[in-house]
Amino acid sequence: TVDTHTRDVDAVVIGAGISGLYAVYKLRARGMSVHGFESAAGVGGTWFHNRYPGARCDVESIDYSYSFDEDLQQEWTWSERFATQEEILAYLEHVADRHDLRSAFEFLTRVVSTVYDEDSGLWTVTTDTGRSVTARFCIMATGVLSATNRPDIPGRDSFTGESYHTGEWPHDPVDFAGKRVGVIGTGSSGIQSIPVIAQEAEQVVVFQRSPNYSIPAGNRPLSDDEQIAEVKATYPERRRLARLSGGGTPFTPYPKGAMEVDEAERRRVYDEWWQRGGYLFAKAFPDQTASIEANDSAREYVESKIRDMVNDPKIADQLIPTDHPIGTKRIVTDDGYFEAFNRDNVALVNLRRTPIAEITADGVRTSDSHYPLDMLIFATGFDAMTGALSRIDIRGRNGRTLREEWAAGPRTYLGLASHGFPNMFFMVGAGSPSVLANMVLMAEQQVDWISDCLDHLDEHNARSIEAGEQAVDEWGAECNEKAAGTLFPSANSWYMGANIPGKPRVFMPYIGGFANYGNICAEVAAAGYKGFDIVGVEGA
Ligand code: NA7
Repeated sequence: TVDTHTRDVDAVVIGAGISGLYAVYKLRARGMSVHGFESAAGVGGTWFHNRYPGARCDVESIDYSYSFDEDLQQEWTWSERFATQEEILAYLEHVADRHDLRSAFEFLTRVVSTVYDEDSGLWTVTTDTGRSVTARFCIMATGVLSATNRPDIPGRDSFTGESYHTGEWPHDPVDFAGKRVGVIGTGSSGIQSIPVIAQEAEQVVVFQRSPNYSIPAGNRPLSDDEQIAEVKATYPERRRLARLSGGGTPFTPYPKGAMEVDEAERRRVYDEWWQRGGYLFAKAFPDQTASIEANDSAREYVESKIRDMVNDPKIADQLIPTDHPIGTKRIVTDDGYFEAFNRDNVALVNLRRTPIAEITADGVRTSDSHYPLDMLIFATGFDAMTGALSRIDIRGRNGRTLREEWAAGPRTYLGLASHGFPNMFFMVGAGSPSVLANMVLMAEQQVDWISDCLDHLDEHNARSIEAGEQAVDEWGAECNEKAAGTLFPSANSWYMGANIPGKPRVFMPYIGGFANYGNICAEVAAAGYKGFDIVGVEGA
């Protein structure tokens, strides 16, 4: 039989976020024994950690939710169009309880290594608490925006006031009243939190290195019973459209390119998507992040909106990005960000003009000034997509580490597996649409695929599955080619690894679209898992 060696469990799942929770549910449903590890004290992943004020998802709540459980979908009612972190976390806790998923997990336990033994065909997973568990399969649900980045600014640790990273926000309430608060970073986390903090704090000093495009969410309560009933009644259709889309939400871009219509029509379309709110604006026209002309028209539209929102034209100038085409970094979905700069207690420090020289015990010193602060917030983002994996010592066949294998950038087949790492699956990461798609449907699609794959292995009494080297090379080339057809590689984004010094510059997600990706995965499965090496019990 396959089971020639004793193992503790059939599968280890690392991470209790959206993908890890569903992986546990699905693998258990196949009758597998599963052990989960989670470094946090509870479930939720991203939504456990990112508790900073103003934290919300930029995908609409009714779409950013599981589709696998129809009863859950019908019973759960979201209170706002864009849910707060608190509500999403409550939802994930509810899902975990509903399906008894917490019982699989060992919390407050960080995995430090996973080592493959070729003879036994087992992974040994070791934790910082000294635990060791052997398993046939390893599901790496470690998150793509989970390894926080605290940049190595001189004097970083010398600040004696309160200091926080948005991605590791404390559970106890943070009191801003009467305080001078510095925020370093103007990505999504900075942009969402600054207007909320400004309402309470005495003063907010925003340290901006690169301005970002941001579009008001147009958030509103979902309190209309009729509307809620309609969403619930039409959920299957909504999900169907989402699965046919490029980004996993039920929206389709305008049927023509931006320059194929006249100025008035172009404006009408931009108005429509502006009203819809948030990052989706990047998809108003299908060629908006592929053609610089189309992009320029979108950029000009948004620039004039920013100028309308900011009273001081000199401040507005500095808040408008000049270093990347709009949409090639994720457009932030905000609530009152630009207007916050009209307040007397919000100051903008342009680090392009006056860079940070050092962090001091009581503030931040730039090249021309010292800003005294009571609190310093790092909204400085993440070692995205690969950071959580590279922080684990992952050793595959012949002792080769994943760090070595991915030294020049992630090397995957379909984002799901890597050559030399049998029976290890990566969730929602590099080489998949991942962060460019609705993460919840993304996680479901991949977990369902993995589950079918395990059925296939069982049917063939196979011992292991591993991405073939050629398939990895070809998939990498396909991912690069897709990215090269867009404007994305021209931005210094975290998609490109550009925010982490020394990280290889590679466009990490697959940008061919969520629906296309699903089709490719399905075709690979239908062709007997083409490109994968499946090894039989006899080691064939
Ligand atoms: P982001 O989007 O990576 O933003 C991080 C911000 O921090 C960004 O403005 C950076 O400026 C800034 N940063 C990073 N390092 C430094 C240093 N050394 N000095 C000054 N400023 C710095 O992270 P978020 O948490 O906001 O959002 C991540 C994703 O979560 C987001 O895209 C959504 O999909 C959800 P830079 O642009 O590098 O010049």
